[in-house]
Order: sequence, then structure tokens, then C-alpha cells
Amino acid sequence: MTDFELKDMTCGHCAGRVTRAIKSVDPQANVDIDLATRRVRIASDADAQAFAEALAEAGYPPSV
Ligand SMILES: [Cu+2]
Repeated sequence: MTDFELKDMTCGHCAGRVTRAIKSVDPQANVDIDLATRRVRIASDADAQAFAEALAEAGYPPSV
């Protein structure tokens, strides 16, 4: 289970882009997005770092 805070994820459109970025790393990933807290929870066997890089590339760098 990987948990990121994405400060730039502000609306449903962003949530769609975030989901697509995550699925590009692992199409089987289970993605749970909470727009109110701007957090995304990813259930996947893939490496958290791979998700962080894909999200940053999509314009949503995870805050640390
Ligand atoms: Cu948006």
C-alpha cells in the first residue's frame, strides 16, 4: 500500500490524470483518491518510486 499527498490534485479532471499515470505503471493497481485531502492510496505490488516518478511526470509531484 502506497500513500501520496498530491498538492496539485484539485478536481475530478486531475483525479483522472492521476489515475491514468498510476495505471501506466501498473494497470492492475487499485487506486483510491480522496480529493478533499488530496491524497491517493495505491494498492499494487509495483515500486512506490515508480509511481512517484510517473505522477511527477504527469504534473502531480508527490509532496514529501
Ligand atoms: Cu484538476
